[in-house]
Amino acid sequence: MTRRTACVLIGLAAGVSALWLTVAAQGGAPAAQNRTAGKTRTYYVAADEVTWDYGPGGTNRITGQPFGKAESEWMASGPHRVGKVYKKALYREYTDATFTRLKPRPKEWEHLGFLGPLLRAEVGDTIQVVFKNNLKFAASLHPHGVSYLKESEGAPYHDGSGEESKRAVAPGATFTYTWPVPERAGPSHGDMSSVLWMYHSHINEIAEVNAGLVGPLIVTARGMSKADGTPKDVDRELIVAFAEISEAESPYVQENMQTYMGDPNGVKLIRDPFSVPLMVNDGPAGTGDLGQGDYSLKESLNGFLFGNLPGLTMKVGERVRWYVMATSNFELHAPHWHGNTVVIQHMRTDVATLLTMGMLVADMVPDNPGVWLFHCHVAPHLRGGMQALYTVEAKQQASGQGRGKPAAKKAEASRRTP
Ligand SMILES: [Cu+2]
Repeated sequence: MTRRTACVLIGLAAGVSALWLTVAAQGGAPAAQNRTAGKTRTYYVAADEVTWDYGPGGTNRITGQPFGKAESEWMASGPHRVGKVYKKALYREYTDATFTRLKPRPKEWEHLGFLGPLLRAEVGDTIQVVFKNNLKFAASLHPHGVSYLKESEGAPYHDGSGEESKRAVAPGATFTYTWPVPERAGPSHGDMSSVLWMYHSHINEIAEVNAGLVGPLIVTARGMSKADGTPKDVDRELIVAFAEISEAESPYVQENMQTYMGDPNGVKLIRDPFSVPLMVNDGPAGTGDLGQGDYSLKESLNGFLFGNLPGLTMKVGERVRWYVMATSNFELHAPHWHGNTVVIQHMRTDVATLLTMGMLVADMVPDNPGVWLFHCHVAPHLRGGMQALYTVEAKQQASGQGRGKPAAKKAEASRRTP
């Protein structure tokens, strides 16, 4: 090696080092070098008995009319119908371990309806849930996606550990779940900056999910959370569960029949060949009342039917992230957004495909202000009320720069699409 060659090589090495340092300073260093210890995010969640109304507005907000004949099978109580109000078991968030004060749900999350509290984490964090069971039956929290040891799985089954029975939280008892959030719980290559998971009770899983014990969990990529936990590249998040709830499967079915039916003795619970419970009319033929039958199936969005789901709001131009999920019955849904489009797994669409316990992320940048329909396209679900309205507010415009006259804009905002 000549002295000149050595000088060139030293110069090149220095240049590469400087380049590396520059790249590292700009955040281009390998992820491992940027890692910091994550936070522990603690939530206080109880399972409570709650009286739930599937249609609190009392009207079909899609048609703008009071509930009529078409809706009454699901919404009106009667001799052999429960109606729209049921006792349920729901997860609710409290302020601390005393479980004396419910944590108020912010307005932007009022649309969560009967879903449990939103649990959040960034990759590298640990979620801790202090769970109190205020029900008369054992329950648990079983999470999807995040990591857990057997004691925090919330699902007893014969796995040879001999500790299965410890995973049911007895009535009145409290248990703390610990769920680390590793890379594999966060977005994968090609995902958006956050992913949706869910949690639900998993002791007598079918009965408990139909009782309402299910909630959402969002994991954001490492370094991608704002201080409030939302993803940095998103302005508005919405979570909608296409929740086909079978009230005949609920642990409260007998109690709801006794409380809300005029003639509960005229209805009996039978099991179909697949052991699915059904309410059928036990009275004399020709009474004109078919009993509950399929009407104990509530085709809900977050526990609301016929447009009663509140709070799906956003503004034109916002980066809106919809998290859409389904619950645990024989569910096949086709969520359809009117008025705007979404991107799901890099594909532009306005209809998604969602199966039982499915979870998907759909990004929307709405360009079309107004009140728009968001519904399931599966015909029996559409008929049964699996419909909501979402509102896209026009951007604030400087006076004189708005598009259209105020009256026209108002009319546009109130327009409903069939
Ligand atoms: Cu559906």
